Amino acid sequence: MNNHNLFAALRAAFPADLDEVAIETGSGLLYSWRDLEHGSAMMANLLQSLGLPEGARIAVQVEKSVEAMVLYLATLRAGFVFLPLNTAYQSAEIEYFIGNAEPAVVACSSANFGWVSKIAFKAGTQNVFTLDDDRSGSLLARAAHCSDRHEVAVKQPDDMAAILYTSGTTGRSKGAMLSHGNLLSNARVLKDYWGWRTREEGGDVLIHALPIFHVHGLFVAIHGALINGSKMIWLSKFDPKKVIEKLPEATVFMGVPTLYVRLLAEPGLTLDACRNMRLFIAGSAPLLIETFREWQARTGQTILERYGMSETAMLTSNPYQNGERRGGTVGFALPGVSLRVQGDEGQPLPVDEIGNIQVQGPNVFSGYWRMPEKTAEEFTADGYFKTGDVGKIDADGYITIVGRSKDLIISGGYNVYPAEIEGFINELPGVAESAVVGVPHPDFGEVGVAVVIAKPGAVLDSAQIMAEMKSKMANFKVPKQCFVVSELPRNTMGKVQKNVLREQYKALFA
Ligand code: MCA
Ligand code: AMP
Repeated sequence: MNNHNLFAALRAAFPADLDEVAIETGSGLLYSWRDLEHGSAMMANLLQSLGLPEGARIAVQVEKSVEAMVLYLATLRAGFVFLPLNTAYQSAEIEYFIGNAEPAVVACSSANFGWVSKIAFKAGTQNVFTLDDDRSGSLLARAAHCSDRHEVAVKQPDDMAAILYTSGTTGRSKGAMLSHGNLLSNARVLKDYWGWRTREEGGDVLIHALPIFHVHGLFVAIHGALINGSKMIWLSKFDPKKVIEKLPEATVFMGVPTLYVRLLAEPGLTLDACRNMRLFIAGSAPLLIETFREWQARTGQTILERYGMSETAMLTSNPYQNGERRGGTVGFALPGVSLRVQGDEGQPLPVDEIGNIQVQGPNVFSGYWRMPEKTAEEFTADGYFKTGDVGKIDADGYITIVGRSKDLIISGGYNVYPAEIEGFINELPGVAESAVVGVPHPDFGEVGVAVVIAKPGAVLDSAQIMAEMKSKMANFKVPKQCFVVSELPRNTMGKVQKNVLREQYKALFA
C-alpha cells in the first residue's frame, strides 16, 4: 500500500548510515539518525499504547529540545495530529486552545504541570505528560519502556497532520488544519527550489535557531533538513554570538528579520564567518531593504526572502538560482502554487496594481478546526484562499507585499491581533475603549502601542494597564507602550482611524 504519511517520506531520506550525526546541539550533544529513528518509534509506540481515537490531537507546550522535535515526528509516525503551542502562552490562552482542540494528550514542562494539567483534565484530556529541555520528564520515562521498532501509520494525503492556531481579526484564534499532503508537497517543492545539496554535492548543514511551534521553525526548517538527510546544528534559543560561532560549520540559515538585524549588530559577522554558507533565508515578516543591503555588504551574501502563512506553509520565494533575489519582494509563486492579485470587487488586476493576494495549491489547508462558516468566508467561490495580505506583481513577475487588509501586527515574527488585545483592555475596570496599532521598531520590525480612553469619571493608570496585560497574556503580545488619552480619532462613520494613530506614534521607537 502507498503510504502518504509525511514521516515516511522524511524517514526515507535518512542516510544509509544511520550512525552519522543528524543533530548537534549548541551544548555539543550529538544525535544520530538512529537516535531519531528509535526515539520517534518509542514515542510513537507510547502514543499508540494509549488507545487514542483516530485523529486524536497531541497538544505540546514545551521548551525547544531535540526530544520535543522527536515528539513531533512520533506524532506524525503514529498518525495523530500535532498541535504546537507557543511557550509564552499563559493560562487563559492555554485554556482556550485546549478547550477548543480537545486534545487527547497534552505535553508540558514540569514547571507548568500544575496549572496546565488542571486545565487539561478539566477539558477531558486523559493523558498529561511532562517533557523538559534536559532530556527528562514523564513522557521520556514512559517511552523508555516502549519498543524502538514501529511501523509507520498509513495515512492518505488529506489526513490531518497538524493544527496550527492563528489568531483572528475578530474573536478567538482559529486552528488551521494542515494535512500530510499539504506539508509533504511543500517540503518537496522547497527541497528543489532552494537547491538542497545531495551528499554527492557535499550535503548541507542547517543552523536551526527558531522556535518550533510555528511554520518557520517546525515545518520549513525541520522538514527542509530532514527530507534532504541533512545535519542540523540545533540551538535551543536564538543567540547571535552562538550563530556566528557556528556559521563556518554550516551552509544554510533561516530566520525572521529580527534575527538578521541582531546578527548585523555583531562585529563577528564577517565575510570570513560566512565563507561556507550557501544560503540565508528570511521570512515571516517583511525584511527591510536596509537589512537586505547591509547583509550583502557585510557578508557578500544575498538573503533569499520568501513568504508564507500558517494556513498555507510557503507560498512564494525569491529564486535560489536562475534569477535575481530582489530585496523588498518575496519573489515568485512556488511551483504548484497559483497566486493572484484581485481588486475589492473580485476583478483581476493588471501588473503593478495593488490588491488582495489569493492563493491555491496542494500546500493550502482545508479549513479551520470546527469553524466551517469561518472557513467558507476565507475562500473564494472558485477555491482560492484569501490571504488577507495586500500586494502587487510587477512586469517581471516578482511579488511584493505592501500591507495587510487584516488588522494584524507582526512583531519579531510573531503575530499579534489588535482585536484580541483591545478586547482584553476593554474589560479592565474604568476603560471605555481602546485601540492597538503597530508602529515601526528597530529590533522587532513592528510593535504594538495601546491607546486607551477612560469611562467618564474613571482615572486610568497606563502602568497598571501594562501590568495587567503582562500578568495575563503571552509577553510578545503586550504593547510596548500604553497611552491614556481623552479621545480617539474617528471618521465620519464614528470608526476609529487607526491610520491616524499609526502616524501619530510612528516615531516612538525610531
Ligand atoms: C520577545 N519579546 C518580544 C518578542 N520576542 N516582543 C515583541 N515581539 C517579539 N517577537 C519581548 C518579550 O516580551 C520580553 O519583554 C523581551 O522581549 C525578552 O523576551 P525573550 O523571550 O527573552 O526575547 P528573545 O529571546 O530576545 O526573543 C526575540 C526573538 C523571538 C528571538 C526575535 O521573538 C523569536 O524567536 N521570534 C521568531 C518568531 C518565529 O519563529 N516566527 C515564525 C512564525 P519583557 O521583558 O518586557 O516581557 S511562522 C510565520 O510567520 C509564517 C508562516 C512564515 O512565513 O514563516
Ligand atoms: P502566520 O499567521 O504566523 O502564519 O503569519 C503569516 C503572515 O506573515 C502572512 O499573512 C504575512 O502577512 C506575513 N509574512 C510572512 N512572510 C512574509 C514576508 N516575507 N514578507 C511580509 N510578510 C510576510
